[in-house]
Amino acid sequence: MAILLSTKANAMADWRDALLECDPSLDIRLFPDAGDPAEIEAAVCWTQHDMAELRRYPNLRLIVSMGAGVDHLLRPPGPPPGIPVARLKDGRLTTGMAEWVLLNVLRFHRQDLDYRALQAARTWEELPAPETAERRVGFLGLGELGLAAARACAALGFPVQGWTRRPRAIPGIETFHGEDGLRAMLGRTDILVCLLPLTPDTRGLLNRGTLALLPRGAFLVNGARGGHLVQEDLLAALDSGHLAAAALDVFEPEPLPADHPFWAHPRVVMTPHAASITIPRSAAPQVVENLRRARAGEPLLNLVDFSAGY
Ligand code: NDP
Ligand code: OXD
Repeated sequence: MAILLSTKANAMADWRDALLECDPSLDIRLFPDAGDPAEIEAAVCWTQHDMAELRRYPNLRLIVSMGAGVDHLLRPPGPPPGIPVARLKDGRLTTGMAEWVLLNVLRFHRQDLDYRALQAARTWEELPAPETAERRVGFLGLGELGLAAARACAALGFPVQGWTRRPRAIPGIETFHGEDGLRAMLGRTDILVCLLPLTPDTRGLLNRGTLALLPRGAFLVNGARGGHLVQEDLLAALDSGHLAAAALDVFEPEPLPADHPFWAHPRVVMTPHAASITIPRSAAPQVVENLRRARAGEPLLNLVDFSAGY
């Protein structure tokens, strides 16, 4: 039986090698060269793979996302009925996101955009010193990635709060849930970090109404998915001065078209969906372990809850 790998052309060989390092006996097929469809028992996929295609494999028993997000696997038509889907939970992915969030929280907290503008104008000017204990950082999502990034911010002395789907109690982090909780948290957030999964409930959550609830001069950091943000609403909030700046790693569509106003906006800092990149060698052991479990009929790791959408 074989594993089907489907990802960007430049990542295929790394994934294959990483899986073979864990178990040299694996039979790995690189999409589209799947061979006999009846031999495919697991599919390890990234965003470009069409879920309708996976219906070709009658003996498929496991689908694995090559990242933390699974929106690409759940969007219509979704995975073949009855086949479990697992996501990655990987220390390197988690640390990478915490670093990217810290980079941007500190960039905004320490007025880096303003200092860069002053430098460009060859102006020697000291801005008022920021107070860490007064810069409130709010997280949308306190899951694997959000919680690690929130803890990293708390460790630096920022007051940290977070919004989740279910009520959560987390030492050192003020938590909120539900619509009222969202409103309450946004009203007292100076830097808003989005690390939600993209689901029908969270699509478009960063919109004119929610951005307006942030205090004037707040910052947005979106490392989750482009679909969380209504892009024109962010532009309006930046151009009116309601929001001070935004750091964006994710867009809809990706790549962002070259004529999009974000590229040249002086208050937008962009990265090309690179906040945290899966490292196959780090992630492969859990894929191989999940395959072993699937074969043995044992409970699988990091399963997606289809009803919650993540
Ligand atoms: P998790 O599934 O571990 O956590 C999701 C968090 O979001 C949980 O706290 C969950 O609440 C909360 N949540 C989900 N739905 C809602 C809702 N409707 N209302 C309020 N809270 C909600 O995800 P990860 O932390 O691992 O990853 C988050 C996302 O980050 C991924 O889905 C992916 O899209 C993105 N990502 C981006 C990367 C990049 O490079 N830009 C890299 C990796 C991931 P609860 O705790 O109650 O379950
Ligand atoms: C992920 C990503 O979901 O890289 O892991 O976006």
